Amino acid sequence: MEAQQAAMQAAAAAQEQAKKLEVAANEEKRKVTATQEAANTSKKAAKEEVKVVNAVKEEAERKLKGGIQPVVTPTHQEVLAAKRRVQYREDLFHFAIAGVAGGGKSSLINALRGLRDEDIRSAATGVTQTTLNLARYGNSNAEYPYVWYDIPGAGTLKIPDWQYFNAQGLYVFDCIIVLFDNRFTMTDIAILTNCRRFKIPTYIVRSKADQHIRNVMKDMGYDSDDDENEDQKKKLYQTARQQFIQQTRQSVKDNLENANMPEQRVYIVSNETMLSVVKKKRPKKFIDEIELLNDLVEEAQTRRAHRDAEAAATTKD
Ligand SMILES: Nc1nc2c(ncn2[C@@H]2O[C@H](COP(=O)(O)OP(=O)(O)OP(=O)(O)O)[C@@H](O)[C@H]2O)c(=O)[nH]1
Ligand SMILES: [Mg+2]
Repeated sequence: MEAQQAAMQAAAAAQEQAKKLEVAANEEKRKVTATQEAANTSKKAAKEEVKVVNAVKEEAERKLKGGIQPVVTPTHQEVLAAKRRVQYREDLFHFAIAGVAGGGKSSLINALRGLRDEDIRSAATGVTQTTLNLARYGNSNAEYPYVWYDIPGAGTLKIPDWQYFNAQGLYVFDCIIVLFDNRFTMTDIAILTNCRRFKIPTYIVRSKADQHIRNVMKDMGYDSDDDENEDQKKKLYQTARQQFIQQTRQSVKDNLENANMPEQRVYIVSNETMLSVVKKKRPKKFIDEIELLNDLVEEAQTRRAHRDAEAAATTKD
């Protein structure tokens, strides 16, 4: 009997011990889970932190690459100095053409002034970088009180894109034409961004349309040595022209969108056609030359009317 009681007591004690062990084990398990959870939480937090750090880094890199300038506003003295440097005159309208070296800036200025590249007084053109310093060209036609500036190739300068604008004193111009030949680049975007800050009207222009269309035709298999019939050649030209125009408009649209810039049209031109239009001849093949010339003239006239109105108001006061 006693032995039986002792056995029962032992069993109860063993059960009690087992329970205790189970509780302890559960407690241990809970601790492990809690530790694991804590570890997961800090891992998540660490990951989150890395994400934030990376985003900040990316944003800084994007800004640097995008040529977004730290806000540096030129002083009144700097503006006056820049105006003196470009021989700014209140009675004239100052157009500047910016863009990469060899893009066709000098050729476009010549055409807009009604001159051929080979004419004396025309801006030097060529395949090497010919415009090392800012050059100023008066309009040969007295009907238009314009001055043209040829800005050296931005891509070849040894300074970051965003410094280009202030270093060149581009903020004094009345209107800036951003000219590109092959690619619409971040340098062009940087110039447009800065123009927006200074409220300078801008025109995006793609040059050498004739050459680009010829290249597209070649890509389509056209060989000028082949004796193809005229009709077929015309058809191919139309297709190439359409493709080139569509691709140019789309790529500018995409690039502006990627840079969070408002939509803006691109004028597609050839210098020979531009010259014909300026000389009031009717070119056979044209894309945006007529519209570009009209819009530039209107830009200058609107500004002139605005200035005259301001001057009249000042006189009255
Ligand atoms: N086919 C064709 N060639 C062009 C056109 N515009 C310019 N070119 C040629 O492209 C080359 C470069 O033109 P420039 O006007 O000197 O270019 P730029 O932008 O002034 O060059 P830099 O002064 O070096 O910055 C020259 O050989 C021009 O004849 C065009 O509309 N069509
Ligand atoms: Mg030039």
